[in-house]
Amino acid sequence: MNVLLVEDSRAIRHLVTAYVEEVGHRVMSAETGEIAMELFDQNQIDLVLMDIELPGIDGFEVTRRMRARLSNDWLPIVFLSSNSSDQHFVEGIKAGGDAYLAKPVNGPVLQSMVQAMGRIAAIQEQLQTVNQELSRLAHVDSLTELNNRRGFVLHYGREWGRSSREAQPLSIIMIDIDSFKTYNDNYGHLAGDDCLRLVAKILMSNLLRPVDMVARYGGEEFVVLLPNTSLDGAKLVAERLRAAVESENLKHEFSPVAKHVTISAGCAEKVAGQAPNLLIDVADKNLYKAKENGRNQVFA
Ligand code: GH3
Ligand code: MG
Ligand code: MG
Ligand code: MG
Ligand code: MG
Repeated sequence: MNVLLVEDSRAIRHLVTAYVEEVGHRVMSAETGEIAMELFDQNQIDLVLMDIELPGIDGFEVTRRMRARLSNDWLPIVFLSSNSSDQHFVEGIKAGGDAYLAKPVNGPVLQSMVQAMGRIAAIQEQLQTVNQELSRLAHVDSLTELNNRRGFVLHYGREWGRSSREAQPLSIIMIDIDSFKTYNDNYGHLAGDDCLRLVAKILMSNLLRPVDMVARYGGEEFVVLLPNTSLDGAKLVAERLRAAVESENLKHEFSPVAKHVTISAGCAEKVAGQAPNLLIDVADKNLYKAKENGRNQVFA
C-alpha cells in the first residue's frame, strides 16, 4: 500500500515510517495538512495515518477535505493522537476517519491496524470492480457490444443537457433492418444474430467522429446520437450508413426490397423546448415513413 503519513513531529514521523515500512508498505510523509492535501491530489494513496494537532489546518479538517475529494471512493484514514480522549475519537470518526490509535505508538499495534485497514481496502476495491462490471453489463448489449437502450438513454440525457447549455444542435437517427423477420425465418435465428452483429459493426465503423454514438435500441433497431449536428448533417450520416450497409452486400434473397440486407432510417433534430422523448418519436415516425416509401431509404 501507499501510505500517507501526516505528522508534524519529525521523531514520530521517523518512528512510524520505520514501523510501516517494516511490514512492506511505502510511506510518504507530510509535516502539515496543506502539504498532505498536495500529496493526496498528486498520488494514489491507499491509507492515511493522520495526526490531529498540526501547525496549520488540523487533522480533522484535512480528513474532511480528503473525504470531500473522494466523493464515492473510499480509503482508510486512521488518526494517531496523543490526546486519546473519547471526545477526540468521536470527533475523528465524525470528520470521516475510520479508526483511532493513541500515541505513543506501539509498533505491533500500528502494524496490525495497517493490516486490518488493508483488508477492508481490498474488499472495497473488489466491490468497485464488481460495480464497474455490473454497470458495463447493464449498459452494453452482449450480442453486438454496442450500448444498449439503457446505455443510450444515459448518453442521450447527457448530450441533451450539453446541447441545451451550449445552444448546439443535436440530432438522432433511428434505424431498422428491412424485412428482418423473413431473414430469420429463412436463414435461422443464429444467422440472424450474425447479421445483427455485422450491421452493428458497419454502423459503428461508419461513424466518423468520436462523439457520435450508435446503440442497439431494440431487436433489430439501432439509434445514432449525433451531438452538434443539424438535420442536414444527420441526413448525410444516415445516407452514408444506409449506403454502407447496402454495399456490404449481405445476402438476403427473400427480401422484397433487394437481394441483400438493407436498412431504413428516420432522422430528427432537437427543437428548443422539446421533451427528449419527443425527438425519439419524431425520428421513429420518419423511420416509419421511410418504410412506407419502400424501405432502403432515409426520411427526414
Ligand atoms: P420491416 O422491414 O418492416 O422492419 O420488417 P421486419 O421483418 O424487419 O420487422 P418486424 O418488426 O416484423 O421483425 C423484426 C424481426 O427482428 C423479428 C425478430 O425475430 C427479429 N429480431 C429481433 N431481435 C433479434 C435478435 O436478437 N436476433 C435475431 N436473430 N432476430 C431478432
Ligand atoms: Mg502534531
Ligand atoms: Mg418493424
Ligand atoms: Mg425491421
Ligand atoms: Mg423493428
